[in-house]
Amino acid sequence: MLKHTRVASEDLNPQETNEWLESLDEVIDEAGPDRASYLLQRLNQRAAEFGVTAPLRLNTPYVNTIPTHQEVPYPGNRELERNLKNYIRWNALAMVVRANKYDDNIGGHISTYASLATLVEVGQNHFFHGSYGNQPGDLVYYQGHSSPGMYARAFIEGRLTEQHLLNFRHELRDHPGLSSYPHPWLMPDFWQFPTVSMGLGPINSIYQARFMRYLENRGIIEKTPRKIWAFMGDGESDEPESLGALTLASRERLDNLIVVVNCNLQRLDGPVRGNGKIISELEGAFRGAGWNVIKCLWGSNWDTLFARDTTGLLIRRMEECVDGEYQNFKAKGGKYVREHFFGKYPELLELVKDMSDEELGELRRGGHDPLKVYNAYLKAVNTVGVPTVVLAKTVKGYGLGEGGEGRNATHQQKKLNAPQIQYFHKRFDMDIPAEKVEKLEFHRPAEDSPEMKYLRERTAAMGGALPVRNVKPIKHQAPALETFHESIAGSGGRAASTTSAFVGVLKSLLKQDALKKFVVPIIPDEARTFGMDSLFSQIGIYASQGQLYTPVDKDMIMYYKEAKDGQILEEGITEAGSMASFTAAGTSYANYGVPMIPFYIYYSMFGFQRVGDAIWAFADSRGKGFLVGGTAGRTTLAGEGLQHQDGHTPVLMSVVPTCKIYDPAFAYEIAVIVQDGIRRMFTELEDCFYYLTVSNENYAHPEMPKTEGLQEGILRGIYKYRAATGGPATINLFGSGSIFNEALRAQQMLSEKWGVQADVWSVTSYVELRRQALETERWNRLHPDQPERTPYINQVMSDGLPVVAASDYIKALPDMLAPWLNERLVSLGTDGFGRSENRQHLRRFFENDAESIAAAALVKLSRDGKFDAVRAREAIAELGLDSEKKYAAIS
Ligand SMILES: Cc1ncc(C[n+]2csc(CCOP(=O)(O)OP(=O)(O)O)c2C)c(N)n1
Ligand SMILES: [Mg+2]
Repeated sequence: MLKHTRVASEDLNPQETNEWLESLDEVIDEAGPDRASYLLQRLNQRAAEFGVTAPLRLNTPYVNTIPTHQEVPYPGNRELERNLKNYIRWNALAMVVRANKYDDNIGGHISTYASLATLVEVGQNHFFHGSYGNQPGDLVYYQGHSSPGMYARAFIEGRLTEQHLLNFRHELRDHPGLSSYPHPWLMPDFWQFPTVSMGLGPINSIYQARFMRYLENRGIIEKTPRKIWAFMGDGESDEPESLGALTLASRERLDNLIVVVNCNLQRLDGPVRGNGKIISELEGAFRGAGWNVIKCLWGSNWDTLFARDTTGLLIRRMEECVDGEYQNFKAKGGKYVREHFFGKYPELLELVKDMSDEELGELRRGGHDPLKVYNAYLKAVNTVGVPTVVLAKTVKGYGLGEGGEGRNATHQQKKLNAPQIQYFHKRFDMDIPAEKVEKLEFHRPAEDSPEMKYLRERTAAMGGALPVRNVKPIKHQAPALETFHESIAGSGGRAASTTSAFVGVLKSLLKQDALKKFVVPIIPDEARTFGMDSLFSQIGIYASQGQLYTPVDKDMIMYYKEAKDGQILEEGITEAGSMASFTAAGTSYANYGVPMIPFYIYYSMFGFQRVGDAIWAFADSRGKGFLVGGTAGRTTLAGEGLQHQDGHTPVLMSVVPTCKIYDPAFAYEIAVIVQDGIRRMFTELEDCFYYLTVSNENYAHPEMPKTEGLQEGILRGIYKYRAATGGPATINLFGSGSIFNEALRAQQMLSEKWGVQADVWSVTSYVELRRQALETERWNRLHPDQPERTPYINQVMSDGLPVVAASDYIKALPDMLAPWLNERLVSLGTDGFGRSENRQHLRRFFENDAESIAAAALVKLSRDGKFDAVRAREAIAELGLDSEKKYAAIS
């Protein structure tokens, strides 16, 4: 067969080829491009029937997607917009240069916004809505390190003062300060989305667009023409998160999403693709993923050259050049362009023979031409049924000349000398007084100037200015604890896991009339693992198209139900995507004015360890909700071994300031924590979120004890569960999660075999206890003449007795309390790599089983002189422990 295969590009019959091409031309002439496209599709089908493989081409020629004859004229006042843009350019540059002049190395970026200004300004003036009537406006993800441009505009608008700009990157010394990058945590009335960790903005914007549809399809928000705009750097596109979720956007037909890639061909160190073309690469990726791609490559002053280039040689030359060369064309000026771009072919030199070198240097890229950008955006907002990406070609450091235009080091340029600043001023012909330029002073036109009037008019037409974060205090009434009466009653002796206990709490919430519709369960292909599959048929899985098939298990009660108004977000195997959904849901109180309550339940090991940065950004976003780490614990998850057994996430999560971390042992603890979490986040409107570990070990859950102060103890992190019964205690045992039962077993063993009495405490949160103690200690440090305050842990543990603390996590977790328990504390935990084994063997290996706890207690008492050392040594042997066993942490 192979011998019949020919090279497809070989033209064996040019005359026949011509006839085909002419008939196509005729169709386009007579019936238009849509008809031609239809015919090509049919031809493709027919070819496929005969086994002809049509060559897959994901790239279109390296020119603008929108031909000039399809362009509409620019609707705005170009001159006034240009002046305004100049003021913004100037203020952005002055802000960074000033900050670095007075505070060496304080940082900031000039060249990114210089490349982005037109792309943002056309959007601000004509596309980005501050509101839609009484509905919130478009959501815009700005490139994080272009923040000086957004500050500069807000200054012109009068939303920020000169003092703000002077305090760029001076957040602590002076007030009001401006944060380096978009951080809702630091500027909660201004920034909506923390985007500066590359890749998070793009993936979050995709899931945000999907979440907007979810809210619409569930009837929670009104349908509006709202768009999500996401700016992304071309260098940023290398992050797996940036492009990793593209097919979700096309599959979900997210025509509410427009991504604008600022293709300035450079990243931090140098060219993004020196030897290739990033724009073509991205075109292929986006088109392959089913997106509508609009290339905006060349400015209007190229149009006449294209029109005169009848042979297509100009386009060919453009396609030949790699990005490294394009960078040179901008960095080295018009003479260089003539020699090295046009000079390659005599016909091209001829084409530009009437143009001066200066004119060649001024040949603009599409992303710097408002008309081209306007048309690209217009086509994008009018696109139906698919998401759009605008690939805009720009110049990094545009207008900086020798100060950084197209230079490799431009990303970090933050200090310009006087001539470089003068050049910038002159280059854009800025209407800013020379003495202001000399003194690096900010400029805002008079309120009655035509520019300001125009700006006010445009802002009003767009329904307000952006970026803005406008949070209305919409509250939920927290459910009464009684709502969770089933969890509080315990399991009636039946063995159950904390995972199923959590699912019980979730189900109780889903029965609560006032709250049920706001609950958003998010699961990455693990519902069956967590016993949540009964929710499928109960509340449905969200599917924007409904269910186009009869599910294979339709005849079962718990069938796989997909529905347009389904409530569960079943994300498939993407922890990054699920976090993005959690972020959209957990911030919907701010972005949509509807406080959704997300519960994202996942395999705990694939939580912080995998998506820690997204969790950090969630906290920055002031996100609310519950992260639930399932199958948690290094020894509680049997069998799975090294990669799956999580023995550290509570420690990792503890670095996130707004995250409350709990490791509950019983159903009633979970109920108390979730109930109070809803109260704090959605009634008291605290900007925090929760992390709960739940596990899959089955044991009986007791009814909630009626002890006074129990709920407070659970929430603050510790309470006494079972006091010593055989006499006064001489030692305390701390247990958490599944290991709590080991502590109870140790209590009994110690009493029965060695007559040692112990109190047993459930520690629900070492992290909360530590945070409270640190705060108290700080107060004491700063108030030496006031009576010392006692940290909660010391108030509770006032007996002065030793403590053996065991959990299913690394010893660093209980060690968080070491400064307050000092030498009283002995920590047991699971340092080291997990193993594929059953719980019993795992706990013996890591030394957190009841026997190890009991032995540790006896040895501690003996070291303290309260128990005979020889008896302690004998006890180790009696308990079946091996004193010479290799340490798990290093094996
Ligand atoms: C995850 C992450 N890695 C690295 C950085 C540091 N960083 C900030 S901007 C930048 C280069 C960005 O290049 P590009 O995306 O092309 O944006 P441009 O400034 O060229 O518009 C880098 C490496 C970061 N902010 N986030
Ligand atoms: Mg770039």
